[in-house]
Amino acid sequence: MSQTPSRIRTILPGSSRAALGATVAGGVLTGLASAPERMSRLFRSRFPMVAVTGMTGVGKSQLVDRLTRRTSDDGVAEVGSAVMERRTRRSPRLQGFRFLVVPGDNAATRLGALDEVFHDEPVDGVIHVVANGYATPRRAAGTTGAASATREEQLAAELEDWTITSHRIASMAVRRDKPIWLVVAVTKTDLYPDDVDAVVDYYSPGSGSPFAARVDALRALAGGAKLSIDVLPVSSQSGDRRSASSAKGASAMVDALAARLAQLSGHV
Ligand SMILES: Nc1nc2c(ncn2[C@@H]2O[C@H](COP(=O)(O)OP(=O)(O)O)[C@@H](O)[C@H]2O)c(=O)[nH]1
Ligand SMILES: [Mg+2]
Repeated sequence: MSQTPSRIRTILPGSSRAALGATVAGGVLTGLASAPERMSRLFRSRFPMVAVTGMTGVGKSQLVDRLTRRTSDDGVAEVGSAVMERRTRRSPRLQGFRFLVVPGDNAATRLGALDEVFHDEPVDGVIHVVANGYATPRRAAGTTGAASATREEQLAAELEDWTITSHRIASMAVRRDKPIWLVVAVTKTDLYPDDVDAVVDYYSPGSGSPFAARVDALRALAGGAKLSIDVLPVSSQSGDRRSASSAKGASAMVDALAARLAQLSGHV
């Protein structure tokens, strides 16, 4: 796990970092001119907005909990993620983020949420969460008994979800001048520790997998100069079932993801 950062795949458009950095610097000057009590609110509203997408049960809420260190005060966690969850990562100075977790399962609310983050109030970046077919199946409302789905079915569902989401990202990108970034967060790596490299490859541009084909199509549509794409392994599971060193590995991966988000947003 110690060589985690070397697994990070980055395809940089070159100019995006500088452009986003300039936006954040503008925020500092505006903020300093305001009354102190308004400053933190203003700073927060200028935190980069990040959409968190991915199918239900893939681990979006838990990953954002880790990224925000569970200090959120303005988000309401909804079981089954039927509504958009809003969380804020607060950090010194301007280095925070606002995360909008798009519901993965309810068709009507999901479409509205996708409109909101990719059209009405377009985000600065996207974390698309995938889990190598290990999304936790959820029962349909009103049914009883354990839900079940094979890994193959879950991988197919991830692909279908990514097809929809990648189209939305592409149409946002072509409408805007501003560069945007995408991080594919490959989570639940604690469930397949020996396959992480191969799995990251599966989700990476140019690898020839069905998922990668859609990533390549997105890059072609959006234009390489406008969209940077990273693929990062991560795990939100720091708990009981695993050893202390694995918990440390999970934290290191979440930290690496947070560090990359900060870079992409011009925080560093
Ligand atoms: N093993 C493992 N389980 C995870 C991980 N992240 C989330 N989960 C579990 O997967 C399930 C779905 O997670 P959740 O965050 O609610 O998914 P969401 O529907 O995408 O918001 C929950 O039972 C989590 O405990 C992870 O990194 N590893
Ligand atoms: Mg959720």
